[in-house]
Amino acid sequence: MSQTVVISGAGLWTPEHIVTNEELVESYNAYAQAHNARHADAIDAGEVEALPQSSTEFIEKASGIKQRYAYVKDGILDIERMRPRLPRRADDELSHQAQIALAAAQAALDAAHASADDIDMVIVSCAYTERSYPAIAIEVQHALGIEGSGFDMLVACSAATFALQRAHDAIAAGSSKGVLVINPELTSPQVNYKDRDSHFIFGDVGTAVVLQPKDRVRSPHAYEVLGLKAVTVYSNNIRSNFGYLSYVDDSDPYANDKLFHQNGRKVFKEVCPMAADHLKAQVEQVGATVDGVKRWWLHQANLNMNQLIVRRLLGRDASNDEAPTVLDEFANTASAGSIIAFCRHHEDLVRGDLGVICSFGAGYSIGSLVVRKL
Ligand code: CO8
Repeated sequence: MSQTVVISGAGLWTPEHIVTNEELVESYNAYAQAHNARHADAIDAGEVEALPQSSTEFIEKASGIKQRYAYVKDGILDIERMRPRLPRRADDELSHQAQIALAAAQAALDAAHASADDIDMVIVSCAYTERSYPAIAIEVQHALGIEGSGFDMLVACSAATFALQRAHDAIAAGSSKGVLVINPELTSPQVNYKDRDSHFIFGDVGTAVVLQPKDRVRSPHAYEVLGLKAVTVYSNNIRSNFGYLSYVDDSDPYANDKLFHQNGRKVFKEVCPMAADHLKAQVEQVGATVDGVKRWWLHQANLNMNQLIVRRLLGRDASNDEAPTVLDEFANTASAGSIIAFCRHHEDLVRGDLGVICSFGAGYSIGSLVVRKL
């Protein structure tokens, strides 16, 4: 028999370090000037391209981002390094991502008024995991003392919503009594801080969500999952070639193509209509209308993108109350964005209110859940 599945808690872990647009632009511009001075002759000869300057005005206008959090700030602004300096941890130490995941998971369990005994499946789902195996999820499962199973999933920006669907289906089918979905988004090691077009986009964060069958829920803020949908359409417009083949294909494992890169303008144009159409169909599939949705917890990649999607959906601009923004503070945190918005903006909803959690990004991938407050 199919169980009614409920989101019973969500948790957020925020790194202590902030990197402002001003700091990032000052560092990138100093790097670009040094690069151009170092290669002046080659630039004059047309053999090397001069690096252009970045600007805080552009970043805020084009994206809505004002700052981002960093798990480790040391090294990011150093123009001789331009990447965070993460201390290497021994195999018997807690890994970086497990540490982030545990903090977010504990916050979600607390919000759900749940403990390790209520969980028998852990899914760590994010844009990257720091190793192939053993799974970060199993490390977290072990640290929390959870009996059951754990596995990692990678679906870039849709990792959270796609994992929530896996969790939902396991509980609905009766094969799981409770699932922890965790998104330790450690994005800063994959950002090319030497690239003006993308150096400002990402931030680090950890989020987690607890799903349980309705009859086991003790949380004061619980949301019945009315419907969910996950869709992918292949595109190379957002890509990273980082992977295990670098060892054997004789390519430079640190080359730019091994870091995040995108054709942002194309992504913007192609993903906005896809996401709006997806959301409308998804809401209607559960028998509701877009006007009946009280809150849209949307993926946080770009403020203009979110405004466009909501305008296309509602035929008007949405207030921050209807579609809350968190990317001014957090930047794009890959799969965690919509979950941060949910964590920060759900407790004021009342019984019966409808909300939608939605992600969109690399793949392309779009995932959404329509939920109703119990
Ligand atoms: N400062 C000043 N000027 C700049 C800068 C800068 N920093 N960057 C670009 N410019 C210039 C450009 O060169 C261009 O100049 P010109 O007109 O002379 O050619 C001009 O400004 C305009 O550039 P764009 O057309 O690129 O500007 P947009 O208005 O399109 O804004 C954005 C760029 C912000 C990137 C925007 O296109 C966007 O946000 N698009 C959506 C992208 C998106 O959502 N991507 C999803 C990525 S995340 C994801 O899927 C998950 C991946 C996994 C996580 C990765 C972790 C690292």
